[in-house]
Amino acid sequence: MLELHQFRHSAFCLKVRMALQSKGLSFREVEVTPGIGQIAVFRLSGQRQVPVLVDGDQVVADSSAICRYLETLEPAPALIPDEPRLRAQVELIEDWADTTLAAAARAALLQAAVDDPLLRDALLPDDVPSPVRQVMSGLPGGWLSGVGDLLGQEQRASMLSSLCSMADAIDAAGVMVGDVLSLADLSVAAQLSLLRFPPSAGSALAGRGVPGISDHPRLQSLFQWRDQLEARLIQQDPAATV
Ligand SMILES: N[C@@H](CCC(=O)N[C@@H](CS)C(=O)NCC(=O)O)C(=O)O
Repeated sequence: MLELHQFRHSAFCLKVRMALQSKGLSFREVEVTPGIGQIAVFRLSGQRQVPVLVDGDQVVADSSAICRYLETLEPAPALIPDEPRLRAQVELIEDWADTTLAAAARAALLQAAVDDPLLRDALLPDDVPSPVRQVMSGLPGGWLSGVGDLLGQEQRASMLSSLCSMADAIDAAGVMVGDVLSLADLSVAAQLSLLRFPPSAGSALAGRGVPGISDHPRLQSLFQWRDQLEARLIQQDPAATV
């Protein structure tokens, strides 16, 4: 069985879970403890970041590389179109979501977590013992540490403007590129989870997020689209129907 080594609340891990679900592939989730657990990730994959996919003796790190591996493992339904123009659009949106949007969303969430200890506590992995939890939730960062600067005004305005364009695109077509679901949709939907947590994040986090973004009127249809997409994929998940 495929194994996904992950942090539950990582957007890159969510992107891979959505890709696995959309292809109907069964997988086992292996929750990595930030810090100490990453030693095992390093031993396994030669680098310390999650997600890492293990398929027998194949070990693949990096959400984009994993999604391409899955595309070969289970070609249908295709998440990367064959047609060159659509393919280029999907790859550009995936790259934008994984870099520019990811950096801005993480910085925005870090800012929100610094301002809100309850949010910080809810972000810690479930197996963190409560005394450690109290200390960790008193510190800024946690698993978000190392993200760099908090969100600047310009970066926030630029993210907001891109997200409004995305919301308009989704309102018009239901998907980002062409007329079927692609890796562009999964990459954007996954990063949106840092701005407003999806139902799969659990009751402590679902619906919570970055003030001013998660409740922004122009973005409500985008977050609804993301929640519906996730609900559809979870229904298709073979593990979820057991
Ligand atoms: N480009 C990588 C980024 C993965 C990434 O940033 N992973 C974060 C979790 S969201 C991580 O493992 N952070 C821990 C660290 O950097 O030590 C991908 O697409 O998978």
